Amino acid sequence: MAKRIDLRSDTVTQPTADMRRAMAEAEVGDDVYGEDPTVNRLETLAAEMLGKEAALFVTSGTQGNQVAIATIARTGEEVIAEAESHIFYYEAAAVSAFVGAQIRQVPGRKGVLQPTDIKQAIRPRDVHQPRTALICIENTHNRAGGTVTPVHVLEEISSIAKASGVPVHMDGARLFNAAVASGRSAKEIASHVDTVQFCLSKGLSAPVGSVLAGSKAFIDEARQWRKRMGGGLRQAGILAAPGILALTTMVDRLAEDHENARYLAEQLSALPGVTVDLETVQTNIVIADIAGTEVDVNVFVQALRDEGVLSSAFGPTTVRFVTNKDVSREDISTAVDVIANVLKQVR
Ligand code: TLP
Repeated sequence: MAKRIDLRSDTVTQPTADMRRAMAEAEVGDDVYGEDPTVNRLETLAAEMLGKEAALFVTSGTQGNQVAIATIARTGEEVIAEAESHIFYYEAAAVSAFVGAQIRQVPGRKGVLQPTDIKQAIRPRDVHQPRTALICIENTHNRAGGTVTPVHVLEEISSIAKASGVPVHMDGARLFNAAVASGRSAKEIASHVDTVQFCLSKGLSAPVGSVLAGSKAFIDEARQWRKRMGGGLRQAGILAAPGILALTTMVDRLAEDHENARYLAEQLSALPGVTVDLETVQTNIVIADIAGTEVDVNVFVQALRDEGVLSSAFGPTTVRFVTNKDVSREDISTAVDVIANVLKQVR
């Protein structure tokens, strides 16, 4: 059987041989006592790279976002998030389940929150209205197709938020994709937000984990929320060791994923009945709309799977492809041929 070409997500990436070796050899201790030297090293490195006072290793992007929100927001308050953000869309209503705050969905432009909309969404002091506790920015934006929030937009949102005394959290699950695509450092991007979460286990290819960063006071509180949510791990250095390699050796190669995504998007948009908004293809995500082919999305995704190409049904007529380390340019070309053939057969 031909090689499986897995474009469902960048979460499917396998750890490298160096990562596996680092896991086996990691020096470890009990991280709940703060005694795991490898976790401490990862946290120090991440804080430095993001220009924040402190950082916390968490089990997942979802946990990183939720620990951040729980640390900042209280029951009966409101958290602003983009209408199709991961925090709203894919975190199993954790904000209502754990915090008891409500999410205010603000639609962005191709995933990018607009400063004027944020200004209007921040609540005035009024007995009828909840207090705005937090603004969340997703960068890159998953459901919008991996779009990057430009630094000047971050600056504007940050100054509006500061003027209202509302902190800003960034769901930077793919922060380093945003950095590589925009040519800005992660530190510069993070300088416009109070707290930031990024994933080690997406394009950066570590097997597990995310990092939450912010002020020392914030991280001290967040550490207790992580414990409360069951995320206090013991000899976690085994997981942090590949995370260190993710940060020191895997960032620059994200450019390759971005080039592959652009190539895939261009090839797909040339197929009859398939449209891709090429403006949104800024990083490693491609969302193809197959409405014009009149093929059912689930039938299409299954037919591709039968031919060894894995993708995700993303909406009634849309399919998501995410390029990643384990899919080469040659694999992308093969995938395009498979997609073209499948469309001819199932039409
Ligand atoms: N995204 C996953 C799925 O959950 C949809 C994916 O395959 O893209 N923020 C953003 C923007 C994300 O895309 C994700 C994961 C997360 C947070 C959550 O990270 P994990 O999966 O580590 O909890």
